[in-house]
Amino acid sequence: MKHFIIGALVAIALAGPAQAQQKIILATITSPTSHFGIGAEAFFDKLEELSKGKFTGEQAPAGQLGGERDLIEGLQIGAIDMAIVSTGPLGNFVPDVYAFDLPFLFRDYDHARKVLDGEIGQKILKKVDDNNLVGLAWGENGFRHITNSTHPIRRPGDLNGLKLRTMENKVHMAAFTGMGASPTPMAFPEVFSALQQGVVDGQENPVTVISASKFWEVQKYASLTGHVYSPAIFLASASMFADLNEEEKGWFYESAKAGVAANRAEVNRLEDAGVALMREKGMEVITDIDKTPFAELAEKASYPVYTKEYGTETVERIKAVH
Ligand code: EAX
Repeated sequence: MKHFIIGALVAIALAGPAQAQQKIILATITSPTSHFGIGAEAFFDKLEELSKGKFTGEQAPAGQLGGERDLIEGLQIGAIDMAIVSTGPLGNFVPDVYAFDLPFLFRDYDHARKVLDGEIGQKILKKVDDNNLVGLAWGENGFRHITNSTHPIRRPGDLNGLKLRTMENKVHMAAFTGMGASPTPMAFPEVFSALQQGVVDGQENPVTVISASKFWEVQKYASLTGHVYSPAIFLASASMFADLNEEEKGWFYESAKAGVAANRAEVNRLEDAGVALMREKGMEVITDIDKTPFAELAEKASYPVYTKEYGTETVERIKAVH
């Protein structure tokens, strides 16, 4: 990767004979130039600067090392150094995270970022650390929208019987069952071929992922439902992190902040540019959607899945953030 080659030359020049250089492998399931890839590169730049070349980085993008659940498990056993993943499967490891996956909970990006960067988000980020993982920072995937290959979706009735791929997330699956679809949980690397072969009719993802994955090649319709805000997270393996001294750990946290800033800036850019690209590539993008009927069905079906186990306090506190 661009980053590794330049980094290595700079690192050798600056590090001198004593300092051994360490290359951090960071895995994602999206392309190296996606909103996650851009976040990874910004992370590497900052880490290399702070460490004066001691640490460099290289991406393992596009699901090379598996789906997001595989990446999380790989981090837990120390097989992978770092990953940037959505919170989709993370709730299976850190149930508190399910609160962030509730449909129509976050009003907009400003609300979501305030919650994740504030006391509620930081408290849950610390809970990630109890699972052989290190949560460095909350990043961002984006507000999720529905794509499909059969017909425009404007109201919940249009979802009836639609085979829709979802993440491996019980809250999302309950929400889509409630809205009338037939949810099929599936790891992301399998999604493009499943759409191509008609195993599923549709899927749901932010504009960032739809455009990075070129879903217009296998999906005709996109409906900007914005039904779920999808956070992402910069994760490190606990075993790799344990080998760092306190100063080095600080570099990783500082670099993750720089990575998140670049990742969120790309999400902002694609909110408009991505929709234009989807239309340019031939997708029919439906924007005049009344979200209320979707929200009523999704909330009725999915909120009890969360609140019966974890209560309503966190949900009410998230809603109260302004
Ligand atoms: O993290 O699995 C998904 O739909 C995720 O949004 C995607 O992998 C980006």
